[in-house]
Amino acid sequence: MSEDKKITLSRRNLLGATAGGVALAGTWGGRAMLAGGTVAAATVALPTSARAAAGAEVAPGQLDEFYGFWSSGQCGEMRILGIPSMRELMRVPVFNTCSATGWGITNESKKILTEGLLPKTKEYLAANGHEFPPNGDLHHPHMSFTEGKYDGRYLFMNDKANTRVARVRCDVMKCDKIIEIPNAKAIHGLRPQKWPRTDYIFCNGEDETPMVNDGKILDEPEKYVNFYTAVNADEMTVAWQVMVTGNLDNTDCDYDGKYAFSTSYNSEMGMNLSDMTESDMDHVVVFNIKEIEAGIAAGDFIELNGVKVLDGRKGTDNKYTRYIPIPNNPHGCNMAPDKIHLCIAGKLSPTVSVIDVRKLDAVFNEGADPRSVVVAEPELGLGPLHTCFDGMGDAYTTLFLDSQVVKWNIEDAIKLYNGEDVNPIRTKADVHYQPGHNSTVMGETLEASGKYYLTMNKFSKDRFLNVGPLKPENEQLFAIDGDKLTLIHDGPTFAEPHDAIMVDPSKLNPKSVWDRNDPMWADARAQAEIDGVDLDDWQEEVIRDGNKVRVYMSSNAPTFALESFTVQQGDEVTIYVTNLDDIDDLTHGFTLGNHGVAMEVGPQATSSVTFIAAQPGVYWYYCQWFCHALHMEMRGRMFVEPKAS
Ligand code: K7E
Ligand code: CUA
Ligand code: CA
Repeated sequence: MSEDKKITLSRRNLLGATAGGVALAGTWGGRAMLAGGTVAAATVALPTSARAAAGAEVAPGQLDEFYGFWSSGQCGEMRILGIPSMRELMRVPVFNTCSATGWGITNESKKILTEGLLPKTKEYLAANGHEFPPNGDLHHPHMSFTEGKYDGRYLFMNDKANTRVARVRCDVMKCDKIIEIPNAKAIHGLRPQKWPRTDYIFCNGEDETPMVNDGKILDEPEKYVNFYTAVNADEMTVAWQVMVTGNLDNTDCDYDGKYAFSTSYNSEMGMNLSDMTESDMDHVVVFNIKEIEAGIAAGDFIELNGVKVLDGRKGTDNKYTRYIPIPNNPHGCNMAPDKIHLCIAGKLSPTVSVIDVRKLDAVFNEGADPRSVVVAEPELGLGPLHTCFDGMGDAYTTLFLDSQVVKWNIEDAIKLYNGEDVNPIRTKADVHYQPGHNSTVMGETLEASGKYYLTMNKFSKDRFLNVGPLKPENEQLFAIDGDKLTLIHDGPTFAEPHDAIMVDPSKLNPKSVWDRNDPMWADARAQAEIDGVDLDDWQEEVIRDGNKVRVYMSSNAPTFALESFTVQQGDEVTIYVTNLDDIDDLTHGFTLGNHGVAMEVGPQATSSVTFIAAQPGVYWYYCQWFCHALHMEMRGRMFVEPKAS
């Protein structure tokens, strides 16, 4: 590749480095300018807006202060937003398929989408014409930790719909692993271990089924169980599972590496609404990680579908679990960054139950009262769902039924519980409408900050122009100033973000250009070596191997190395496109007409796709990423010769 293609200075860097002057800085100075604190004010165009008044104005061309990593619920993707502008910066396909990037079309993505599926699942899917689940329901994206702080390596997330867990690499913001969890059904709550580092991803199974779900047991709920899963985060394999009583909803873990926790709204093991809400008390399951590891080492498990499963069911009264009674169909499970207080949102109970994790050792002793770990249970309002923290002793809990957020003080809630006459509630703010999850900046880490408060509301109702019977959800961002919450963003979002984290940019440093030796296309590289093709240099090779044809073409704006190639009807064709451009923001694509073939090829990346050339004729391929003034001309022809009869 020619040296002149190796331009590494981005437009932003270039201007930042050369401008210096006030005129350019006003438009392009971005974060450097904000850090200075003085120039920023000059760029605030509308000082009368709430956003500007809160110091949260992000002018055109300015960078945001924080990353937001967003779930998208039943859309199945992860989204990246800028905070506080709430601009959507990127969509990262994970459990969905993506027309733009070719996720679910390229060989690289198909491998990730299929390799972690269980054999039985592949059979269900094949019977329905699928290679991998065509949908997903992504609720909980969370970053890997080292010693209680985000470490910028990975993001992990669940798929409730198809019982999967995925990992996104933070260096390129692409998914690199997806596994289906055996035995469990419907992975819902998910959290990475916080301490000493993320060795495990803790995953809740929400749906109860027979332990061996092979059709021999059907409508006998008394024989159903549920599974708590620890995934090995480095290997993306299942480390162990614990069988539990009741279902599992949300999960979190402590800052000591000792305990993990799950809420259950169905301790009753009910199979319908009235049974699931029958009891006033459900529970939180406490998992004793060290004892579980010791149990595995001692062989105290059964092996089920290749997984080591320990018995932590209620009544076994063993050392692996404890069941703490909690009112009433609890939902959110959030560990405070004070390292002490776990907050369980009561949902049908107007309370949040506060557990002091320092008291958990004692509760594992024989005969201990499991409720002795509850140190506060303030009544906060109707329908508490999730809690987040500002790192200064205050908590924010969403109130679904009240359509409010309540800010409250943990220490005052403890005093109230101990009989003192104090009101823990600091303030309430209306949100629009029916909030579910909420977040503060870095709020689930030891670096929690009370700068912004995000609420993810399940209903937008009348808040936007009517778009038909399906309405968007509504997300609201508030600036926090003491006990004052100022609304600075109110905007629709498509189905249906559940959870989000807000992360300081110092925690990660994504690449702008791929490394040529990235493992993402290791299979393509191995095949190219067999075919004697140098994948790092100009390529215009067509290799026939029986009825398999492998086409290697590099791309350099605005051309593909091959302006045409010829195959025969019925051939299985694999196209490898390598983008030799080495410049920021110079993505090419490859779309083949009428074949359902499209893929993103990022700078210095290789992507590949395989299809059958089923019909003779001339088929144009084109670059679908606008890359150059002559992008339209970046195209070529595939000739498919009729099968000789
Ligand atoms: Cu985390 Cu929506 Cu899956 Cu609560 S869940 S809202
Ligand atoms: Cu290359 Cu458009
Ligand atoms: Ca219940």
